Amino acid sequence: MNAKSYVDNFMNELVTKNPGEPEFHQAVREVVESVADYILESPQLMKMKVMERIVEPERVIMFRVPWVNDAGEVVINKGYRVQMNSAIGPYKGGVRFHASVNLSILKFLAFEQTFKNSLTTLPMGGGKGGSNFDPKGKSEMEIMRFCQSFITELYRHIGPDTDVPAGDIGVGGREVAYMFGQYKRLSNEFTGTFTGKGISFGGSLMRPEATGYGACYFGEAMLATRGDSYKGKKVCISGSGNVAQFAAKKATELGATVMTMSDSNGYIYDPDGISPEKLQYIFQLKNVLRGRIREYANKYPTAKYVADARPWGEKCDIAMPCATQNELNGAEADMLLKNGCKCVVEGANMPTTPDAIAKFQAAKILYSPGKASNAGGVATSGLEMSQNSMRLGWSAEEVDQRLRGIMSNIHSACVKYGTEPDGYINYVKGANISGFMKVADAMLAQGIV
Ligand code: NDP
Ligand code: 2IT
Repeated sequence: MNAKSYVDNFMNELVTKNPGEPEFHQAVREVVESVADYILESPQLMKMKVMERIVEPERVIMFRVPWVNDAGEVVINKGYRVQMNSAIGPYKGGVRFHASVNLSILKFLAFEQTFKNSLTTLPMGGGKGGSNFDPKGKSEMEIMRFCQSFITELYRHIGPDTDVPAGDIGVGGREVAYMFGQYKRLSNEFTGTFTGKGISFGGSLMRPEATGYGACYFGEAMLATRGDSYKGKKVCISGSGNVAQFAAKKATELGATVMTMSDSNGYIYDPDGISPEKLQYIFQLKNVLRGRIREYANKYPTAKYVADARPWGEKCDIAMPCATQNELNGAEADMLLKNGCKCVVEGANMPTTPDAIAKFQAAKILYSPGKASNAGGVATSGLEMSQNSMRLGWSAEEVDQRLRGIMSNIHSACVKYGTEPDGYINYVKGANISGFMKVADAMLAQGIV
């Protein structure tokens, strides 16, 4: 069997078994394409059906989340936790609160998480959870009551050595704190069951910064392979949440100028660049006032706001998609390439569509998949788990040093397994093969489980 027919057969079966899950199919196809040759060369992997087992979640928990809104009405949301793979450690991954959340999206995220967590070299399996609850416009008390109801069911399925949730879209420090509080109350134990906690109750310094900073450290390593850096570059960032904010901060510190940020309603473009002072305003706007990015253009009138659009038509050297999945398509990839973009660093999970990835790779520009370049967030969650187990807290400098080391090692692994005969580094292949090998090895050793 050649690689193409292996992939075709595998995907046909997967789609038949998991109908109506397009995001999950997309994430699996990318990995299977990368590792097909490796699997075909290993009779053990074939015989023990390791890939067939990896795509089947070990457990999926789906539950009702009933709560009462400020108007006194009963509201019912869906709750999920996908416990994908525990071959190399307890399930680990974020919780997403967004109206679009469904099983396909959480299975794709949990699947990606399994390989990402393996890449960090820390002992963490893969998981992801969430709800179709939309936090936008909800009061503080509504958010708290929702988080409490979500955990009232989920608490029996998680634990410091079982499954350790964290943040993702719509879930930041505030929501993690409410979930942790309810978990602690129900379990009657103070443990490190969540990461992304507040510093006063076991959180790690640098966890809020880690995903965005880590993406920039990874981008620096990519650019260094071509004797280049962030210095003097124009950067287009999408999103204006946790990942986007700290990617913007670090890119600026590294000497780049950030031109754009966005949210689901549109983007802002600042011809003078988003200075540290302006970025401070965005932190305030998004994290405290919980406002919309369009307000930036009211405060700084030289900037433009473009409604219902994404920033990829603007000229830049480096693009950092940091909002959500499939937010950069083939037509937008063409625009970026035409405008001279040389490097795409994913902060979000699966933000680039497969046809856009193919275009970047055909043009031989630097392109890294999220599971490599956004792994700094979960890696620092792993460091938070270590600190909790030791009942110690490291300094920001110490955590940052470890984060830099982990991102550098992930980059080296991508180079090792992804360099093609002509010298082009295929980061997709490198990340997928390297992430897969460790999980597959552990699964083979542990038997048919
Ligand atoms: P936040 O909720 O803090 O921010 C999300 C941002 O993306 C907001 O600006 C939001 O805009 C925008 N966004 C969300 N959904 C959509 C959509 N459907 N279309 C357009 N814009 C959208 O989340 P994070 O910053 O934590 O997460 C961003 C990405 O990074 C996600 O893909 C997440 O999975 C990934 N990630 C996060 C990590 C973390 O540690 N937090 C770690 C690794 C990856 P709006 O306000 O309008 O919703
Ligand atoms: O996608 C991700 O890696 C995250 N949302 C972070 C997960 C975590 O456990 O810190």
